[in-house]
Amino acid sequence: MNIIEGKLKVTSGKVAIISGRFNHIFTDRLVEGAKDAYARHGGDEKDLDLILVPGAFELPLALDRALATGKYDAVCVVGAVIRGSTPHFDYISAEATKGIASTALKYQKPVAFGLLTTDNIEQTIERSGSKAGNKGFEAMVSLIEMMSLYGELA
Ligand code: INI
Repeated sequence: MNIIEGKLKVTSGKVAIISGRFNHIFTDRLVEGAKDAYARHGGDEKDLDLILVPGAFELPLALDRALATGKYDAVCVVGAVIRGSTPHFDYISAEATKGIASTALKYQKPVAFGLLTTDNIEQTIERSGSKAGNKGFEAMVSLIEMMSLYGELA
């Protein structure tokens, strides 16, 4: 049997991280994690751009715009939506998630999902660089694997 899978080594191409600024004390840590993963897997910082948007709701819009330019080969999307006492969380997280997934399929480019959707601050701390790791780092590792896989399937 032939197994086709991506390698954990950055392949050539331009990569963007798109991050929401909302809850920036956490999203800054996710961006740092994503940058760290990119560098540790052989990426060159000159091929990496950071695009900032106000919040998670704007992530799909910026993703669509960035991929429409044709400038990027892959995009790592990060953000943090934290549940409050109103249904706002559900609307924002659902729209962001659907929008990111449908935009990725529209452009047929690797897109990684590093959007935290958490119930409280504690869960957010855990996922942005402590007990449960750094979901920005993990998203970038997945992106690197998918970029390599796209090369294999070209
Ligand atoms: N944006 C987030 O990224 N995280 C949140 O937790 C959040 N909450 O809770 O409101 C949030 N709201 C802002 C939203 O994403 C848009 O930026 C805003 O509505 C303007 O369009």
